[in-house]
Amino acid sequence: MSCKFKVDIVPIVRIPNDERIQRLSAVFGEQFQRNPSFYVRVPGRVNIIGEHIDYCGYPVLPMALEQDIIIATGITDAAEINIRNVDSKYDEVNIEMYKINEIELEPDATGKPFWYNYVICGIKGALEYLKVSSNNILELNGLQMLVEGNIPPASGLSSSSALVSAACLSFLYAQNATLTKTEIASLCANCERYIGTQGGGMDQAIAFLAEKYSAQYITFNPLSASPVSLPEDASFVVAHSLAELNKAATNDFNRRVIECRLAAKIISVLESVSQDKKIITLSEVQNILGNSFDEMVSLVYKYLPKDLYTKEEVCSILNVTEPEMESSYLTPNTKHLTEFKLRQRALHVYEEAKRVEDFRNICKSGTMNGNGHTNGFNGSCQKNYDDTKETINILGQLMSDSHESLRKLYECSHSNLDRLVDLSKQMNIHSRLTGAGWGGCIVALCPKNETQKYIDYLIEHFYVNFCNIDKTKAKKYVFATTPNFGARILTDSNCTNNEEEV
Ligand code: ADP
Ligand code: NG1
Repeated sequence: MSCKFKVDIVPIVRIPNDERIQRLSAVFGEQFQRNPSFYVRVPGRVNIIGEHIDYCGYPVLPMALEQDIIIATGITDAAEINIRNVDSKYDEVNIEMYKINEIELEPDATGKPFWYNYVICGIKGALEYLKVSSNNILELNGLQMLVEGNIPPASGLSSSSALVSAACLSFLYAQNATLTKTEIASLCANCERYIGTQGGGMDQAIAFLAEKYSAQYITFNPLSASPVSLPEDASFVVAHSLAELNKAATNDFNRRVIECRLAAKIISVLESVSQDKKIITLSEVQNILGNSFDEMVSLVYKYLPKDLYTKEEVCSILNVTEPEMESSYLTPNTKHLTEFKLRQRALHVYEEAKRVEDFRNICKSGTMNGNGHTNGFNGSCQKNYDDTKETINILGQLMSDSHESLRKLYECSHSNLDRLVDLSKQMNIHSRLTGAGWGGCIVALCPKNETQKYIDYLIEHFYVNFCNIDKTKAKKYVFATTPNFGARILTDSNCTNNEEEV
């Protein structure tokens, strides 16, 4: 395999000699009677603030986790992909290469995607990027892939995107293709939509653009990431609600996506911004009008006064027929819906997008009004304890407001998540659900010196007292985390482009 060096490509580093890789290599040997040619590692993420706004075009503020998906890959001459998982609960599958483009990603009997569909999504995306026709598909290298992951699945920490992204990256690297981080992040955001959900690209963006020690302010159109320094005296704690929801198994997620689309379209039509049937996002409407967030909130109240809109009402406002509405704005799993909540969803989006800007500005200045702390949290100026505590509190309040909005306006919380948030409040800690919701995790902003006390409190009051879980077992559901780096290719060939230790 030849090496290509390009600015901003996914780092290629030496394989670390750690226990996890040794175990993975041993299982790979048992499965395929050889050593892997290389590994890829893609992290999960926790979104600090900016929920359900990426698909409306608004910036978000996530950071990568230590938890990740690793795929050990062997390159072969056979025109076949062999997909395995170290966890035996996940079935193995072999697919001939020429079938991949045509494969229909059917779900299982419960409506949940088969786990390997996420791997196939990634490979489908890679094939599209490589523009491989059926005639030359057999010239590609085959792959033996062994997946191992420790991101809690279906929990809002982006296990699915890490899996899709790791599969896409493995396939492209095995074909000797080189992409920049932003190219592959966009590619993976598109190809994960084959699973059926219309995500906005936050997860794949942070998977590739993450940096150690700072969260990232991610913008879309164009995709970019800029580091955000978080308060040094604060820690982020992630706690699992013990409720899980696979996003693709229900239409809850896509329903929110299309409600935002309809809200944006109605505001744009009534404000005479657009009259065609093209999809427009809530952020595009704001940009065209040149309005502030507060002005957009006023327009939402003006044009979307009702609690509930029927399909007929939406069609009448947009001057389209029902079939036109379905084909232009709805997804296969939302076509049958007859009622939509538009004001509530649009209000959440505009107010949440404003919270992201406020959060970032506070992190930039180090305080709410910037007095004395012009260098942000990485700056050299001395901050006094009360100032930092106050700043953590102001940032935390934005997170609490985000949770309230997700609970009331977006209706994507879960009683266990609300319980965790309420218990946190009893400790004066602000928190919010993170990721898509309907279960999954909360993220809390906690003064560093109170972190252990807070974790112990959640273990006792939520996991032990409420969920009847053994204290030792409970410890794996709640952890403090710091920003980690993004995707890496691990190889012992001479192709490394980065000396950094993994
Ligand atoms: P998330 O919020 O974690 O991205 P999703 O509901 O989008 O959750 O996707 C979760 C699905 O991803 C799981 O049901 C499973 O099919 C797949 N998945 C995640 N991690 C793994 C893993 N380590 N091995 C196999 N499949 C995985
Ligand atoms: P998670 O929590 O990983 O399922 C989903 C979407 C994101 C974003 C968040 C909500 C995908 C792959 N991910 O993330 O794009 O919309 O929900 O903020 O669809």
